Amino acid sequence: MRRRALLGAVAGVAAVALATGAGVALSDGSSGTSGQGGGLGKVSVSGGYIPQPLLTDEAAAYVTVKNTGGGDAELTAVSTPLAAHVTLHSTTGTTMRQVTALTVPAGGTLTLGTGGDHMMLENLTHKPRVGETVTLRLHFAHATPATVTVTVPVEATTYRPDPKG
Ligand SMILES: [Cu+2]
Repeated sequence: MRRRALLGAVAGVAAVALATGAGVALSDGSSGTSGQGGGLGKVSVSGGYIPQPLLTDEAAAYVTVKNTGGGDAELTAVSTPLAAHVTLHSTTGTTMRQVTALTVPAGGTLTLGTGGDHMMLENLTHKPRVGETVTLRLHFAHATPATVTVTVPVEATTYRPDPKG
């Protein structure tokens, strides 16, 4: 009994560390927790960046979210010290609309990028400059970890990531 309680406590600590640590380290898939079966997504975040905004009060932010789990995950909310609030936008053709969540399909990838789905950081606390780094805290539903924190660079306004990724 005592040993089981101790193991439970250790697992709890590990889960907290996972939730607050950078998700990037999980992308090789070697350090995942076991036993999270079934319909849960398992997410990792990489390749984030923020093109330097020309306006002072809002900026788009992009990341790539990989889901190696057995169920769809949903990106539901984002917070950052750089902005009062963050909205999620989906783009179809030339029309963008605000959505409550973006789906990361099981076994698939959600790639945010210019002209596509994106996060919009609104009411910026200051105008970010190239070379600066920004912390983004991504909240997921139906996924483990439920929260992933990444630090992303501010790039030139016209920056595009290498398509080979
Ligand atoms: Cu938008």
